[in-house]
Amino acid sequence: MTRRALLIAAAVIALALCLPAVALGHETPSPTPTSTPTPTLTPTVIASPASAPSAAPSPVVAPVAASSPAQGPDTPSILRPESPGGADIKTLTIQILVILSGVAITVWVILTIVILRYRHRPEAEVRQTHGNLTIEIIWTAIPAVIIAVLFFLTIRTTGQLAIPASTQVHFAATGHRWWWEFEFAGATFKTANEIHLPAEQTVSADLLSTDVIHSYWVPQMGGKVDMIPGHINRISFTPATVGTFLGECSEYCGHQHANMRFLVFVDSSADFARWMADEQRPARKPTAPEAVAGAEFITTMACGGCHTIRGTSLAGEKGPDLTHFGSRATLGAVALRNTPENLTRWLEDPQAVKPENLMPRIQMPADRIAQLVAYLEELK
Ligand code: HEC
Ligand SMILES: [Cu+2]
Repeated sequence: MTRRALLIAAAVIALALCLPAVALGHETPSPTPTSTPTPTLTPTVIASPASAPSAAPSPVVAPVAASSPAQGPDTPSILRPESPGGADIKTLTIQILVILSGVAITVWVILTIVILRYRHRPEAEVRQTHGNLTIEIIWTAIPAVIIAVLFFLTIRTTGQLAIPASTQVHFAATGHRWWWEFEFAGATFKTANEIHLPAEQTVSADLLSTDVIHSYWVPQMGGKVDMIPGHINRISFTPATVGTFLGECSEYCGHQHANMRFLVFVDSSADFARWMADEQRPARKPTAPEAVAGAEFITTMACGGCHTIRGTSLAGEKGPDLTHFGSRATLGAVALRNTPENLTRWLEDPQAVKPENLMPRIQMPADRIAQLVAYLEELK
């Protein structure tokens, strides 16, 4: 009798906990990006090369994220979504957390009661029951209902994240060990490790890989999707606000997996159009004498076997496109800020900065490296 009462009480508690979680779904902000009340994110240290001088002079190789002292908006979190899809995922996360916490608490409470009440006493043997149909039905039904609710919530969120039939911007992202390549539909350029997207426009992306399985994830823009060699996966999202967001590989892909990150700059449409136009242009001609010498020297080195600089003889495909390298905020897939000191460090020995990455160490005299740095930083 008491046991049945306990079970019924447990069922009521579990179901009561499910209800507010389901109701949460209706509080999801409407999927119009403009209505997202989140304040505009201020791009942080990693986002703007201009703010680099504020860093202490010593940490030449300090990893980008580690060198930003405060937990700024560059720390990606699914709890601070910046797209309607990201908000749907946050809602689902909280719903599941509430339901499963309810289950855990209910189990612990019942367990405690049972332990105290039916603990071993030498004098009496507990009454043995067997084959109580009511109890068996109840304890089969409760988990079934809970799982059905979780299933319903998950399917609903998956539906909300479905890729729309037509999107305004489309790009392809390719995972490489250990960097990212981006190519926009209708454009003729490739770029690496940093992309710009327009706010409030629905974006879709084809996700590919050239080597192992990587996974594309910009936590604030929505879900993560695997990048699989020989297979195209797709993802779609609508960036809500202007800002800078960190993306990362979320499928272990080797030694430098943690240094396989990228930046998404969400711009106004005008800024985005300007960026696209800039990227389309071939590389700028060097002006400073040091840079002119660097442009000359780079053609005599192995760089062109792996890197493309459009408008020059360099047309390699194994490494990031460097046509507009100077306009990037970071280098080495967000391993370092893009500053002349860090670039020098990279060119002196990329293996020291990012061990086992696919750019070999190339011995060069210091004055030649300085010329390369002058040239590459001019490639805005
Ligand atoms: C064997 C191929 C190869 C050669 C040769 C090579 N690189 Fe690289 N380079 C790469 C790869 C691969 C990466 C990406 C490494 C990573 O982030 O994991 C890279 C990254 C870079 C980057 C950083 C780009 C970014 O946006 O993150 C620069 C700059 C660069 N290389 C310049 C050079 C220069 C200059 C030379 C010639 C002196 C050169 N590379 C020679 C393969 C090569
Ligand atoms: Cu990866």
